[in-house]
Amino acid sequence: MDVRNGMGLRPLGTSAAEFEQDLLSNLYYRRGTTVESASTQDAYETLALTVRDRLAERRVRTAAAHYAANPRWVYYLSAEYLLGKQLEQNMLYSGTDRIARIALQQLGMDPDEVESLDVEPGLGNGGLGRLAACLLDAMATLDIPAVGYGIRYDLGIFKQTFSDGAQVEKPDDWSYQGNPWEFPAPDDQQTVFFYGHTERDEAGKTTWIPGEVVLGEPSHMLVPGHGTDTVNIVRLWRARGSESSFDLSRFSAGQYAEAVDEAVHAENISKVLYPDDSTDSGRELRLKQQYFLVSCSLRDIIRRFRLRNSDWADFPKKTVIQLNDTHPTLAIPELMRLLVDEEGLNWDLAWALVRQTFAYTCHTLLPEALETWPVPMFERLLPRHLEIIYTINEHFLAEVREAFPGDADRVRRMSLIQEEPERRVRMANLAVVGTQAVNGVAELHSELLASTTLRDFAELWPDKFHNVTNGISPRRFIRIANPTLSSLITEGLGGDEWIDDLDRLAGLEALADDASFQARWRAVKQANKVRLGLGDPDSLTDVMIKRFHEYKRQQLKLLHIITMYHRIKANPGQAYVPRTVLFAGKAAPAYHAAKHIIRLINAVAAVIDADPAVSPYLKVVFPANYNVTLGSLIIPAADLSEQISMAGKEASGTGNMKLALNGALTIGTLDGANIEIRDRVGGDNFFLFGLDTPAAVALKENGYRPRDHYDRDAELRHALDSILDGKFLGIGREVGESLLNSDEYLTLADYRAYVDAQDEVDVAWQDTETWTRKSILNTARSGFFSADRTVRDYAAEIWHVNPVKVAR
Ligand code: NTF
Repeated sequence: MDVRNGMGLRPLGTSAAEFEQDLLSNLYYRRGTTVESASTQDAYETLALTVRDRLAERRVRTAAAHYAANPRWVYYLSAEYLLGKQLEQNMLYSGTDRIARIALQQLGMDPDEVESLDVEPGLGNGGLGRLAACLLDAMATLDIPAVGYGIRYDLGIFKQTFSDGAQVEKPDDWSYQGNPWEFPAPDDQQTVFFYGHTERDEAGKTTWIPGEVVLGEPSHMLVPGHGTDTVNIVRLWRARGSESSFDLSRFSAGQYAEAVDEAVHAENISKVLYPDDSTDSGRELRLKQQYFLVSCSLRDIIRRFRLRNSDWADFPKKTVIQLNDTHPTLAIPELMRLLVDEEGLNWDLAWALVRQTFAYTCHTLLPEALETWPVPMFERLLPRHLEIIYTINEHFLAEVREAFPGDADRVRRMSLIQEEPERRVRMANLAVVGTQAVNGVAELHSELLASTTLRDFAELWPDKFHNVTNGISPRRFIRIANPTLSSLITEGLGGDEWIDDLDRLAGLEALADDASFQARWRAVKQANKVRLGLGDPDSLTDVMIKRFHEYKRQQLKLLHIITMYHRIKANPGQAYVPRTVLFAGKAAPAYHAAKHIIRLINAVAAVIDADPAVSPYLKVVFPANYNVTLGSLIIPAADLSEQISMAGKEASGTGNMKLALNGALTIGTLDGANIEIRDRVGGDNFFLFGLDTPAAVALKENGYRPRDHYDRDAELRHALDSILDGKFLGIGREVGESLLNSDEYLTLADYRAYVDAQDEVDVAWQDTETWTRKSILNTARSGFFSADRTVRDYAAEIWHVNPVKVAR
């Protein structure tokens, strides 16, 4: 039954004519205007609201079903979400994509123009934030009761532009025009404390007397499931000064800036997303953001628990809190504080409940990416939490000493507090100690976590460690991003059930050798290249799209490009396989080495472009501002996927999955999820090269000398010399020198194997039928990488939750 009906409301229309009526009504009552005088922005917001209304109705039913079931909930805590544009997705999920376009046309509006105003909320940096969005999508699709919690940053990830080829960062005021997808929820506002001191009474009860009080204002966006009525939410917190933070007397005295000082200070907490996903920014404000997220979210989780439950012993039965990396780890001491200080539970019971409630996903292997905070800063900002961490540590280290008597070194390594060279709180250690499950994000990564980064912990608690290989939303990354390929697949498989059951793609294997299917497959790829509009659509489209980091080795790709350039210059008469090499990605603003690589890529692109002997065969393009929207245009157009990180460094990668799913062949190292991709698509359909993890480790241990490779390999020498000699507009000497003198990520050691593998790519490309077959097989065998499978793994192994169906 349509609840609106039950409530005496008119049911929402399902035909284009009814949708048109609803558009007119929203235009009139919500925007206060008419078709004759509506701006495109009016039209866009009205369309968004009209689509949103359909999902809101499902949301009401979902909330009712969940409330009645009182299930175990998944609460996903993440400092980042890269949700991507909402309009197209929400039209698809609400089944209004076709009728909405017809209705707009009927009203004399251009659907493409209206839809183009939809803005991507860039509330994340890269893979970690997009993974969070894919998991939310899959949880809703699988009817798992879940809430995502995050921060509503005013400014998302910076907008990247280039000036003289160098990255320039511009603020991303993503909701400047408002955000029609968001529901404010002022009733659920929370109060957050910072600074101050603690006091203990005779009974031993501790009270935190804060030095600053900030308000957390929630709003949420809808997270609809596909092919189901479930609509979950992602709740985002925004910081506000309290009422008393506005100083009226100062304002009256004309001190306007001082009057709002305190409020501005408070609001800074949710002002900006830190554009660095790999190193500790070292800023107190970031720690403040993390506590702000955790404090607001936990109070909200407890509020929700209390709606149906009263016994704390039931809390872990009804609640699992997944920590997306260490950023929300303060939730562990915060829940202890709430249970012990505010609820009066004894320490041991509280600790047992806390440990059963949390689970932790680690997303890195880079030691510098494991967050730590200086003790003095931590103590100033969160005095009570530091005391709690000390007590947790005391109990924990006693356990370690008992398990490993006399092993003082182990105790030192495992302590929640690092002592040397300065005292710091180790968040990853806290996350492992305070949770019931820890997982890595690909098989190799989970193995390396247990054998290297978190080895001591895996030795103490082997059963705590799991692997859950990442996955991607098939809705977002093939159905929406690649509608023409999706139609072809649906036709080939005789139905579209594959979208929510991605293993069914295996049915395409039967078509891999079918000449007419192959021809259509190629035509789709061709059309996607035309749609992208960068480079010759007949050329091999070779893409490297990801954040810039030396471990990912964009510089290795660049050395290959320079080598191709030299080969063509040396033998201009020969026939070469034409390539369009496409880079996209951002570098952290303070990561100078990565920014030098960006600048050099743009310089090399310009030199090649200006050289008529080379440009017919080789083109380098670098569209600015890589984000979910741009990725969704590039991925369907790719022939070759570059996944060339130094083995043992990339935790998983998810772009690798998106590209394989869309029929790109991978050239890659045995790193992260590349290994699992290759296992599934088959070694014949994957260009493998380079050192594996043990070989890379051994090379570094035995004293790696990049110069040896330079001395031995003439092509490599030529490539590096041309950089060092300033042949590319004088840009890139820092890159060349760093490669020759230190080369932390073994670029030169893998150069020859990489260039040879690229030669194999050229040979394979010239056999069109065989290449197409490999492309089809990549898609057919990528079903495993659906985020639906990832969420099923989490549900079965870590969360122990069941779906709740929402009745119609
Ligand atoms: C990233 N981690 C990893 O670098 C990627 O390999 C992985 O695919 C994604 O997480 C998602 O799991 C981070 O961004 C961080 F912050 F942990 F460094």
